Amino acid sequence: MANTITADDIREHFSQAMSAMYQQEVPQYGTLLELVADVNLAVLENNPLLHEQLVNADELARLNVERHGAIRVGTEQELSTLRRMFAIMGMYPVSYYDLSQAGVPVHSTAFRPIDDAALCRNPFRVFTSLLRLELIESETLREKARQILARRTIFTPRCLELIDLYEREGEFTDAQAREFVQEALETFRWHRHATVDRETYQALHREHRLIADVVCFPGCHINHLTPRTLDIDQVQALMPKYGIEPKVVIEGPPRREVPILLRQTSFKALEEPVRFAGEEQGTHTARFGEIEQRGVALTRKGRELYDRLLAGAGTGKDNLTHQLHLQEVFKAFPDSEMFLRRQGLAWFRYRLTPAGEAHRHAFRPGDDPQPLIERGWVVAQPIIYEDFLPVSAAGIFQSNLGNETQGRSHGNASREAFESALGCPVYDEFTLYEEAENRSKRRCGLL
Ligand code: OOG
Ligand code: NI
Repeated sequence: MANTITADDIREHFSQAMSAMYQQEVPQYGTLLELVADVNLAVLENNPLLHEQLVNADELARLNVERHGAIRVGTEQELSTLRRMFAIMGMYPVSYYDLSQAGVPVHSTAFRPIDDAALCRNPFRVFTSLLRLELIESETLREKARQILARRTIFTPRCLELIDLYEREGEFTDAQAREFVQEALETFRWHRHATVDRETYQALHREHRLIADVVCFPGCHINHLTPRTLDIDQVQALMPKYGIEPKVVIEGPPRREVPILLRQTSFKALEEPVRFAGEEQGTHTARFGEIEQRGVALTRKGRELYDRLLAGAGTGKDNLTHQLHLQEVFKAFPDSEMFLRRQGLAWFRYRLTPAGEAHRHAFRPGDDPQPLIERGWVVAQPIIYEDFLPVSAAGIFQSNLGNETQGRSHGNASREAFESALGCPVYDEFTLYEEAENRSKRRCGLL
């Protein structure tokens, strides 16, 4: 059929539509986008080498379209329908995150593209959390929440029809894709009308603010949308000048020569007017802003080192103290591409240079790339981390929840329950990065 449209196209349209909607809903998000664009431009101007590296690694083109969002859902049915919806956009569940360790009664995955070309075109990701009702202590409240959730449908009827149609046909026409994007967007829109009365809202809110957020509204409103910056320290420092109040510390690893994994910071959730059933007025705090800086993806060995160093580091009282302390602690983490590669701590994508092409016949599967890199025949580019960090995510959740949850550790990881709700296993992030590295080695004749 001539007028079919790809999953990549649909994801691109959808992420643009989502960004436009969120800019209207939360004007501070528009301000944050401007700030991030200004900082990124300045970084690239001052750093021609980084500019060139990003161009060579096909990273520059996606920088300005790159963002992630986050949503929270209440039922298995909602989660599995989201899986079907995101599959149409070429987004698949990667990794299982247990946030209950940090006192947040959810477990999560991230829907994202998984192949090289799709990631390069538009890596839109949605961090998706499922409320764990079983962690509500009061049985009456748990039952009440369950009943409220059972009554709602967070998808429009037409959206559900279109998902069925796509699964039957295996594709959309242009017009169907456009309609699907509009219908899908409705699920993530903010609703000022709560579905419950004030008393119910408050009872759920007292149990946990997040429970009220998930249970009391007719949809699973997007709660933040996060652009990618090339210099998060600079954005954090400039936020107050733009009238935005950042959270106290930047989450994740410290600033380094070779950035690893993911660093994140956010601004506080807004207090927004809502109307409860019975027309009573009130407020609800859920939606906020966040920015991220992404670095190289780590191997299992690298990740173990990261987790160990971070666990021993604690959290400083202000960002400067925290960052200085982290820099001390992370001296134990090699900070050059060569060491990261040689010690098997991070993933790389190998490419032949023109001189390398000319000598390709001399390469054998299993050859050590290092001497070839030194000769200028092969280049190794860091593979960017596309996923999330549970400790950071918990820090982001908590910066918006006050201190009410601290020290309240619940439950055990329940990956099987999550996957059964989702309707499929989640992809393993390490396998995906390893495959990407191996594909690149094979293209060079090194595997
Ligand atoms: C999700 C918080 C986690 C991230 O970037 O780690 C997150 C939420 O608040 O729903 O978005
Ligand atoms: Ni986020």
